[in-house]
Amino acid sequence: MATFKGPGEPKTYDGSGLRIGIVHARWNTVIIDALLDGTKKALADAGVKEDNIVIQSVPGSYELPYAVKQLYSASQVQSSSTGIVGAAADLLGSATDLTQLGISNTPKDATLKSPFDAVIAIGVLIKGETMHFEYIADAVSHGLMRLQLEGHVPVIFGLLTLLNEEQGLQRAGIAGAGKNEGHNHGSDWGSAAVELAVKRKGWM
Ligand code: DLZ
Repeated sequence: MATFKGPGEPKTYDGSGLRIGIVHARWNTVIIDALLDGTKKALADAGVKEDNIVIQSVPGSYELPYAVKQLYSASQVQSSSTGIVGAAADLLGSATDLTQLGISNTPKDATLKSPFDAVIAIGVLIKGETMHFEYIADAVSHGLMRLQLEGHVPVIFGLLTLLNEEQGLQRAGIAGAGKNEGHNHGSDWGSAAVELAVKRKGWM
């Protein structure tokens, strides 16, 4: 049955050749963890290989644009000894071996600006008693939009801006006594990442 909300009739896209970056905040961890699970499940369902997904965390949502930018710039940084792969790993600040992701030192073409075909940014902002929420929500939304328009790689907007915790539980699909009520929006973000990443290849 057709519904008003949601992305409409689901289509399947083949994600088997895609490399996806996920950056998530840790504030409101219970909700974040469920959203992350939903995102990863949608990626797996679309055929994205686990080895081709890099996941990084940051403390709070305010840090999301910076971390996404680091993923973006990884392949553009010139590193004397280690090349793009080493530079990307350095910027990611982890022991991630990007060669295992099939990310080579030589981009396929000059338009390749990122080692990822799409990046998903996930955060959960819950409104408090001050203006903090409004400032962070506004800054992060604009920051992520700017990055995708300037970076030519889709950034999926996985930032929930909530009035209370219950709204978050519902949107992560873990509300109610059985912790299974609501709809996990992470699932939509994973699917959106695959669709945009596949279409991007056609648009380049
Ligand atoms: C400080 C703060 C507050 C009050 N609330 C949230 C929130 O609901 N969700 C979230 O992701 N982050 C929150 N933060 C942390 C900020 O995003 C950020 O990590 C700090 O201000 C440090 O830059």
